Amino acid sequence: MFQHLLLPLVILAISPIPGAFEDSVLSPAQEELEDLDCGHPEPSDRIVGGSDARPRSWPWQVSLHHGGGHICGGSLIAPSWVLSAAHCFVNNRTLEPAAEWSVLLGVHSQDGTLDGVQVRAVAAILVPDNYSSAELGADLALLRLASPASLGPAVRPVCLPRASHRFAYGTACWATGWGDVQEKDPLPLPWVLQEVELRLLGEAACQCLYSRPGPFNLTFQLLPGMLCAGYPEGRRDTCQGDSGGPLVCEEGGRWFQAGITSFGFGCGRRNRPGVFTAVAPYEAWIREQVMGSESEPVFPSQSPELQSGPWELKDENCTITLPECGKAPQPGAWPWEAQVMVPGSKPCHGALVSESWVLVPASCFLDPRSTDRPPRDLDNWRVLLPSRPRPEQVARLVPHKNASWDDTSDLVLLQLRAPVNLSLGPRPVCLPHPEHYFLPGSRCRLARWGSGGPASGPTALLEAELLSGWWCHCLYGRQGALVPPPGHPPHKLCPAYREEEEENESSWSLLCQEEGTWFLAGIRDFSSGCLRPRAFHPLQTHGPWIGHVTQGAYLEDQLAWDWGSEGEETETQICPPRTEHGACGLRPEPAPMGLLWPWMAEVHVAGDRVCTGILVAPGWVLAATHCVLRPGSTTVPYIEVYLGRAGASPLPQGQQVSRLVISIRLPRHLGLRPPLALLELSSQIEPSPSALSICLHPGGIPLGASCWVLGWKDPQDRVPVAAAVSILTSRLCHCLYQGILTPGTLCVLYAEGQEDRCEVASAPLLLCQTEGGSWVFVGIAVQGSRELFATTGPEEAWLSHTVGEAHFLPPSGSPYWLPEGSNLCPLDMAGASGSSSAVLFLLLLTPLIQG
Ligand code: 4AZ
Repeated sequence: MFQHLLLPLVILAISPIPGAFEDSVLSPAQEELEDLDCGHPEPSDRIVGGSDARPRSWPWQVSLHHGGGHICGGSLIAPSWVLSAAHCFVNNRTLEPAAEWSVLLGVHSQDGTLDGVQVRAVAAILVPDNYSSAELGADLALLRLASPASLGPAVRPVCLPRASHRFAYGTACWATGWGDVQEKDPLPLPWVLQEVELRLLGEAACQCLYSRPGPFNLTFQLLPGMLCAGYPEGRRDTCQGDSGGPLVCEEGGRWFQAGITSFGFGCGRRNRPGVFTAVAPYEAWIREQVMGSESEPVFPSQSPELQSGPWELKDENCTITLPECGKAPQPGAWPWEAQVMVPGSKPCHGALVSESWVLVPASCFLDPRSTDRPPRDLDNWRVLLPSRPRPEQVARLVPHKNASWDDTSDLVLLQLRAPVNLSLGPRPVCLPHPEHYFLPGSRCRLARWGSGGPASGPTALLEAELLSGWWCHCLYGRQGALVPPPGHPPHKLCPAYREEEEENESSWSLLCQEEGTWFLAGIRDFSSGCLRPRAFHPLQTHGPWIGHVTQGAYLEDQLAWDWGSEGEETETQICPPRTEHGACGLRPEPAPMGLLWPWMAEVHVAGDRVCTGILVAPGWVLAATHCVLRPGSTTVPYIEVYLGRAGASPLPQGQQVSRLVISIRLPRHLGLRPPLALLELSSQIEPSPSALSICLHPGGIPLGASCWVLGWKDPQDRVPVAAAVSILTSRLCHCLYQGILTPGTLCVLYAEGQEDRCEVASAPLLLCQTEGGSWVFVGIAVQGSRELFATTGPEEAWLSHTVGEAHFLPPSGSPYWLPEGSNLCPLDMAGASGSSSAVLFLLLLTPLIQG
């Protein structure tokens, strides 16, 4: 065991450190120095998850000031020498000038007059030549004070370990500092020095924890000269501002500095212990720097019996600590479900986020019209938690500072009078860190939130799947808005429900699952109004506030981080135009499960015919009249419409929706049978990446658009195929089909080799994509033709009158079907339809609307 451990340390003592001592041979001068006291706090009295230190309990702790404030910690190792971390002083590979720094010794609280505190200028900062960044090791620095500190009860040096010193894994040591008490949460006034007990972790165990990737696929290679201290379950740790400070361990009544606070991944996170620069391997480097100065640090020898273990087995398996939050016996049985009962008010639903704190919407208690109404008498408030025999009492109410006017911050935290035992029933839900990225397709559920809605409801049924960030952002976002990339908090979260949501005004919170653990991902966004799918405000932006107030909420790392190509894809995406009623014509890329055409509907007529249709609004599909009505028939046949299907390939159920057609609407046509019919659906279809309305464009084809005929290769498998086409000018089209065209009919020319792509009987669709990226519906093939399309043009007024929610993009280009100046056709054109040589000839003569 011992051998295993010793090996890397020996290598490290010889190779990376310039001038390393091969062994510690005491010089006479050194023996004398042993008499200089080190590592002894005054015998009288004596960070993340830490507590206030007592004055004089860590007399070697110093505060390093730059620009008038505390930046880093350090330790006094001799009257004129302070040990700290290199990364405190190196910026962009350059060492900051020593003159800009000052060292404060004997500080307890950094607030107020600093009575009795010694302040020293820094004469020199020394950093190992091989230092480049904290993650690459050698993160230590020596500061030579311009004048020596005067030693006393509040200012004393710590002992330094020799290279041969072994700190046994599992030893309880102490880290101290004035750093943040949680990530991005500074130590509050009066800035009293914090202490925290940390256990030394074995090298293999630490490496194993850091080898597990986190968000952004982060892993980290522990290097020689580093050591880890903390707990697999996190919660106690060093944090920003503690850097450079000491990690000290007591041995035989003296305190030795085992490590220098260097870095870590976040602070207090599970499986992410703090990383320290090990001091012992740098004995030689330290001695070399201080050699010849009038005061030198003390390296007392370690008593031999302490040099033997317990040592970690090199091949020890590390156990990843699982989250302590977000575990539900089954979906819908939420052990964090809290109900706040306030006399005279409806019960308010919220979530337990730690053993003492419940998160609930502020709107349950605060009047939105008054900005700073004090909380009512809390004595009569009660909180019901699952499996608790009695209701809990409430000690404190902390509203979010924007709770009264910003509904994205409609939150209050309620502190319980007594913490609940989390091993006996109630459990907290996990909360996301700000950089959390809920993957598209994440499995989510809704949970009751606030005071609306039924007292007991079908929460377990409301299963939802998270839509891609791009899609959600663009459905609600402005044209040209940049989609937040992964790692940046999204503006909204959109779930697509598996069962369709009931129409009620209840408010919900959104819970999403990662590796079996539930996160409170969002709270209901009422501002989205009638837009669908319902959007949720992401809770991740509130993580720091909740963490700050509760000092113990279960902020949890991302557990699923296989972002695939979706993450990259979102980075550069910009939103296409959005209409009054939400987005239209958006095609998520990459398409979910091969669903390239979310507007394309399968129209099943009376069980025998199947043809294409197109969703023009959540409750309306446009189809060819010849498909839905038999000549001479006056009755409405039984028609079913399916969306979210990609041919015969089975898709997850949640992607498919079907509706019955309850009426067929036809525009008035004088004596003629109109080519297009509107099918009214039995209920609206909630937008999702697999079922979304197409855009319409006044005047037909938008300027600069590229156009496609979309149909099925054959009627059996119904796999959609698209063929690129050009649109012939109206004049040319009329000349080719003289006398047989009804108004609004348009001709296409297939790109070479694409002519036979679509099955004619299915009534293929003509779609164009605008330069802005939106897809626009232009027409449906007239019966029996692949080249002629009946457009919406002449029926625009009827369409927008019948379907108020149809999305017309702003006009661009000139209307296609307006008569053109000349009715003259080139000679012999009549009857030339289908003749490709004639068409090509005309192509040369007539400008095309580009396809
Ligand atoms: C820092 O930024 C820092 N949890 C220091 C220590 C740790 C993380 C960050 C360890 O200085």
